[in-house]
Amino acid sequence: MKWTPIAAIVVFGAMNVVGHATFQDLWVDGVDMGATCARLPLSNSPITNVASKDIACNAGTSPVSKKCSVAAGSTVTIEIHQQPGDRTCATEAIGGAHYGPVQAYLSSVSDSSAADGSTASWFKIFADTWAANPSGGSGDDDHWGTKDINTCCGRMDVKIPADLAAGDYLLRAEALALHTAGQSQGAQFYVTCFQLTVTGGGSAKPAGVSLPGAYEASDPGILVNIHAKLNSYTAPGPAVYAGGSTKSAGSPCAGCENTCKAARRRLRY
Ligand SMILES: [Cu+2]
Repeated sequence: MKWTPIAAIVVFGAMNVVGHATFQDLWVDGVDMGATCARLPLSNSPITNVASKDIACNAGTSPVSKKCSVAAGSTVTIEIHQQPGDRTCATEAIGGAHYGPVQAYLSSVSDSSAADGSTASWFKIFADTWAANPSGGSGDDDHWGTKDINTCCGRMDVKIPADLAAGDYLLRAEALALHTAGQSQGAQFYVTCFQLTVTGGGSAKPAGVSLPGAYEASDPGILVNIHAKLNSYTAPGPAVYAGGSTKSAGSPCAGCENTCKAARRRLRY
């Protein structure tokens, strides 16, 4: 079943629904920064209105004081879990058959501890989207970014382009759950913005898109029935910037092979 925000308020009060999730933590070149530079979402409820300003950095979030310093060309790891502070691999990072792509964007801002993101120009630096299951079946049986992030204990590596101009950036991590996306506004976006200062690098200032603006409720990557067989899938938003990175859905975890053993459950919410 699909939880509406109203139902979640009535039933749970604190609005932390099982299965739903928030990107909470960031690693920089393998060093755990925890949530220090994260604009933590107020709940793990998804954003479902792509025309809302909440699609940028989640609902009701505020800047925090700390920025994470990241050298251009290095790797950060975004980390998502269902509940605040629960970083174990014992539970799925995002649960309840919430299948879909995982993507990340950057936007150049004058001060990442102040910018609200509303005028930001977002360029995509990472995508792990979809691949057909060679054994066949429906979209539920296929490979997805969110399956990969579950397999990898909630963590996914994202390369910071080496040619970026130094300065402050907002990093926007996005997981998109498509299990109820056969109806308009059924797709569930789980997003968190992290505050970065990028050092070194070059002079590139990649062109971006606006959020809200770049996504339409009718986009084929947003309005889609994944319970049928899929012959292709195109994630929403622009192409990944040339200096960014991709992970092919279903490929092994990078860097956390010894710890990435999430529980496998197949429930729907
Ligand atoms: Cu859900």
